[in-house]
Amino acid sequence: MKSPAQRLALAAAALLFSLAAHADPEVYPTPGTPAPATSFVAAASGQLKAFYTGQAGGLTNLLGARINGVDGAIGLSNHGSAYGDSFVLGTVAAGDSLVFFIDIDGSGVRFYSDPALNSDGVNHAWASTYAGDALVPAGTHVAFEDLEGGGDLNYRDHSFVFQISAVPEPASWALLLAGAAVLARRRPRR
Ligand SMILES: [Ca+2]
Repeated sequence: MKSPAQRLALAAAALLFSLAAHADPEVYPTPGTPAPATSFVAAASGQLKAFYTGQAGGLTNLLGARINGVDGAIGLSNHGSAYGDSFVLGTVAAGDSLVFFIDIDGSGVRFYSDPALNSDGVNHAWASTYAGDALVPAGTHVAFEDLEGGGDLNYRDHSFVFQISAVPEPASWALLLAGAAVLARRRPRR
């Protein structure tokens, strides 16, 4: 058994660790000026996942990805998500073209990271490199501007980090399941 003092020390250490473990991605350095547009290509094959990193402007937006020209599922609301929440945007193959978008307030308007797809022709997304923390993996951070015409161009209305993680092959699944079965059998009975 741990003493109350030991418990307190452990709790304090855990709190300090959790504070240090949360590192917000950088914010757009030159608000008011359009950011350079970025085009994205899948660097690997697997599940394309977005991790919410914050920023909630006045509008409620959902996030999605256009993979090889086809818009995928939308989710990860900027008003209903907590830092680190994740959402699967789709499955990709290495070399696929990726364009991220936000779906504005259920209006049917979408602003894409490719300005050529936007009704206002403005670039709505700024990308930067993110080192990762305990809740969000290292990867590319993408921050959106959600106002028609660019508005304040601060790119602080919806942001996330994306990651592509390998989906286990059927053979690996079989191995994993076999391993789990062995462990289950080894478990002593009460
Ligand atoms: Ca804004």
